[in-house]
Amino acid sequence: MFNDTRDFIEALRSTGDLIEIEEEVHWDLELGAISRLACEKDSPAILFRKIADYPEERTAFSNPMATWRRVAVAFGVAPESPVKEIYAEYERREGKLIAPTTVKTGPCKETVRGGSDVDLFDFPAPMLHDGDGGRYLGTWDLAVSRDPETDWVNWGMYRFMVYDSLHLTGFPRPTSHLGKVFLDHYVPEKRAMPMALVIGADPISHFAASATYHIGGEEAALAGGLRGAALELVGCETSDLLVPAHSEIVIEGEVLPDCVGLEGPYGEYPGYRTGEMGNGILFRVNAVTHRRGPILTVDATGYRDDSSTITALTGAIAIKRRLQRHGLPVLDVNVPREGAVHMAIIAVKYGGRQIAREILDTLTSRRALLSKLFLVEPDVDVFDMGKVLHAFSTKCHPAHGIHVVHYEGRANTLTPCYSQGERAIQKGATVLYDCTWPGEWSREWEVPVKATFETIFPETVREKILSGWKRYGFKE
Ligand SMILES: Cc1cc2nc3c(=O)[nH]c(=O)nc-3n(C[C@H](O)[C@H](O)[C@H](O)COP(=O)(O)O)c2cc1C
Ligand SMILES: [Mn+2]
Repeated sequence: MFNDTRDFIEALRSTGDLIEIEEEVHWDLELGAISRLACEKDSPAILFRKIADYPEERTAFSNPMATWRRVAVAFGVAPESPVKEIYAEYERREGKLIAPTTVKTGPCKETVRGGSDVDLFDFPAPMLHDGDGGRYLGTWDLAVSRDPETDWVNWGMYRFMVYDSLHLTGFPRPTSHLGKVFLDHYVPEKRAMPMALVIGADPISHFAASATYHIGGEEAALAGGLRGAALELVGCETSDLLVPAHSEIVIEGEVLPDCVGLEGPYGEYPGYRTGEMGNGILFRVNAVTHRRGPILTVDATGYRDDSSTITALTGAIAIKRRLQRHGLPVLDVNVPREGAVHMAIIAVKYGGRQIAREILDTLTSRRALLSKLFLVEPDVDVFDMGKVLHAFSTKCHPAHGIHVVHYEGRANTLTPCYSQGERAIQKGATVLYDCTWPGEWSREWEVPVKATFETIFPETVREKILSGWKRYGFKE
């Protein structure tokens, strides 16, 4: 298991999942454009060796887990593992928690700068997309904060933009755990909230920070369990928060309770720039510590970015667990990459109108991140989008098979199809396409018989054909 970003980069190099660019690349749009195209082409991760305006020892590493191969490498399984197996691997490991240990010091303390020595422009934060509100230093990060009442420590991945040499401004959604703790416990008392923004810890720590995980749950223990070994944490210089000791960069400071900073717009994970500059939380930096030659990890946010794999994966398993808890007959869930965490395919043992409505209500009762659900029967592999499209096209009744629920105050405001007016009041809707046969149809004479090789031929015939397949001259 990896202890830091450097081990992970070496592993990617050895599996052929890394490109190193020696040529000088500009932080203003060039780094972003290369990293963006690499996402869209499923290219390897990138190590940028020379960034304009910065010395040789300031490098950047982009798109750490934006392909399933790289997620597999991070998990220590075969790079060519099918998506379904990576999902299953996460499901197997997710329940085991291993609490972190504390160490006295670590590589992240190789350079320590405080007070007037702090300058956020020391790092080659990229202007990632044309029209972004500024340079984003935190794109693949891990924000550490603590609930002052219960001492619960949360890790979350939220974007942070350079506001000036001493401040970052960010956009943790109000429903995120950091947003909630800040609004519930610090803002009312006008207290500044200590926070540490970690960039470039081991890959599984960042994976855990981005995971859909329950309130009160500690992502540090989740990461330990997923890695199969406790993380080593070290104390901050200016607060009592703990951070991964092997991190590349740690930015320590406080989120101010009575100030905001203009943030965004930004080329968002759905693959669009929506909205205008808005009020973000303002993070005042007190100290920065980093390794020698700190590597800045970057997520080229947008279509087929890191969220399209990891957020999709943990989101899918969270949907499955939720439906199971409600006693719904769920078998498998897939949140396909191309759907940008807006759609899910849900396979159920049996469907029908009642089950469809219950699933829709369950998945939209609290927070509604996804707006398109597809319900399929067990004969459809949720990871085979061809089969899903076939079921949708043939089994979903255009009038009776479509269920919609409308809500306000809990819609995902980054959903591109919502109007500005809807976003302002978090108004939205989720549609469920029921691609299952109605429960009341007779299986004997009403449900059409599926006429594929697997389903319409007797076993004896299928076996004979399969054993002769290569002999007939077919290759695969
Ligand atoms: C690359 C990346 C960037 C993200 N940026 C944000 C963000 O700016 N704001 C936000 O609320 N969630 C963002 N997320 C999603 C959160 O990381 C995710 O919802 C996570 O569960 C938050 O942790 P929490 O539940 O402890 O708040 C991002 C995810 C990824 C993979
Ligand atoms: Mn959390």
